[in-house]
Amino acid sequence: MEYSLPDDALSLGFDSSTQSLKATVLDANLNTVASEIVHFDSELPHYSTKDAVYRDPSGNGRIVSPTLMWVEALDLLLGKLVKAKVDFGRIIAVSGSGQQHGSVYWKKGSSATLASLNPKRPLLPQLSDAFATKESPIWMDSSTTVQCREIERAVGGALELSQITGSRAYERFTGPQIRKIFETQTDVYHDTERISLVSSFMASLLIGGYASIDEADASGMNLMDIKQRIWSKMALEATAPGLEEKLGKLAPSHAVAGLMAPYFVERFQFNKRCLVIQWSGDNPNSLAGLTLNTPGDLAISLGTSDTIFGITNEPQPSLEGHVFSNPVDPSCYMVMLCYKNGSLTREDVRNRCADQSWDVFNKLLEEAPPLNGGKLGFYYKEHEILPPLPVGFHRYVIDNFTGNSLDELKEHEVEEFDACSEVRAIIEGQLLSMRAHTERFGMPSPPRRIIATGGASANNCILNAIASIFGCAVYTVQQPDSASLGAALRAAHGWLCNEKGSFVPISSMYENKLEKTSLACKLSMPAGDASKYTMFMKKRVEIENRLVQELGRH
Ligand code: ADP
Ligand code: XUL
Repeated sequence: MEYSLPDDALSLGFDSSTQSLKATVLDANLNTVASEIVHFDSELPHYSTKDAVYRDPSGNGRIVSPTLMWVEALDLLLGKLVKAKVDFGRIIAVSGSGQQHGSVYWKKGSSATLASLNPKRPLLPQLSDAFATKESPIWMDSSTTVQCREIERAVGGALELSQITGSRAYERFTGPQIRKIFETQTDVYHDTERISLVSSFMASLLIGGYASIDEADASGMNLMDIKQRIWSKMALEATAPGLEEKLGKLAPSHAVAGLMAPYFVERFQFNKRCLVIQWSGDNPNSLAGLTLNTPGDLAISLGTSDTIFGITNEPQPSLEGHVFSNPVDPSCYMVMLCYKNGSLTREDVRNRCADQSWDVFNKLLEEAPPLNGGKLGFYYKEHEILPPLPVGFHRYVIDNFTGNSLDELKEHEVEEFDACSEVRAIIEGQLLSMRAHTERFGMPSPPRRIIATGGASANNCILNAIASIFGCAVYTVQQPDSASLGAALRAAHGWLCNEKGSFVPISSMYENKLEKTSLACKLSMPAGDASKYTMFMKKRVEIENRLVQELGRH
């Protein structure tokens, strides 16, 4: 069944990312009608941030952002939307995306401040004293290794923590960050009435009260029981005392956080019935913005680093990657894997073998046959996360390779490949690794469809290789701001769920729309037989496991 929005309705999505605050406005046909941005460094220079953060000069990995900069940016961005003549009265729902993991510490008494903001004055001076610490730790922080190990030990190990919360402990995750504040800034912890994520913090400003943390972004905290979607008592206890009270209740990502606060109704003429839908993390919002909606949908983002995420019913939490609650359908899960060696490593091969040109790179890629005559390569220009391997290149040739069964075949290591084999080996190698790890992580094989995004998704030859290796159709979306777009789509979806009084699938919003709107896609179909790649992938995994045993460290 198709559900639609009132004809003249607008939905608004924000993206409070590391370096900027963006907004995307969609009409009822899901076309983008306005977008605006505030860059933190250049438009709010008085915070003296670099890349929107403060890095601790002692090199201890502490990285924070000034919380008030995000408050001031919201006023500034709404002012830009006014100038762009967006009719706020037509906006039926607002939602948003926040950089994941970052946290905000509301000082005791701030809930009253939030509920009584004076619409005649900007937000900043009214909230300047609302935080127990003015510096919010963000996802780039890597200063909590000690706390990570303490939390893992307290719950019985890294794998146990992953099975409870969807991820082993990571330095940037919010639980270890909170534990570090509790251990090293005890006064701040005790002076805190409420802890928000960046996402629920921004939603709190809009509703004039503390917004819940949504289940998808809560999955990036090492604190939520991923199966039951409640705070895990064990993880809470391992993190800090009295924490549950400071976190408040969880809410599904499609739920209503509250009505738009009188402050914004009076100051910007929002409709007083405008709903604020739960904000969520940037990766969950990108999943929504890339229109992933059904188990088996997979997105591959080929940027500076490569990120891959998808929807599954049966995730297998392990020591690698992350399982999140799915932001568009709480009955299933979102899985996410991050690779450090992405575009820069592809560029390294292009510069060495293909005259620094993607055209030459593509010619070489097509000169080498699929499966590369049994040549397999591992290219790590940076220390890799997945698998955990140090910098180094490793090249193998499978002996007596015919492309049929590889079970009995052995391989030998070589120093180098010719140019076209090298180009094919990096592309096939990266994609085979993605396929192997997503399958191991519980994604259906083959995927239902893949949406490719990021810089390298402009390359048709790479898209064709994805289609052949995964054995499914690959689409691209030429929409640069998938997080704020996703937030606007989730706003509309949350409004519909509220209107119907129960959850409706987000796909019901898309019928007949995807082809006609800014979500339009271009398609590559698989060529050849993906089952041959299945055997090739198994061989690769065998070699990879051996490399991890010999060279890896956990
Ligand atoms: P970021 O993750 O920093 O946002 P982008 O998604 O913008 O990065 O991707 C930038 C990368 O895209 C560049 O490093 C470049 O290697 C890669 N890229 C651009 N065009 C092509 C192409 N035609 N083929 C392969 N890679 C490309
Ligand atoms: C995800 C992560 C980043 C942040 C900021 O785990 O750390 O992607 O969400 O973009």
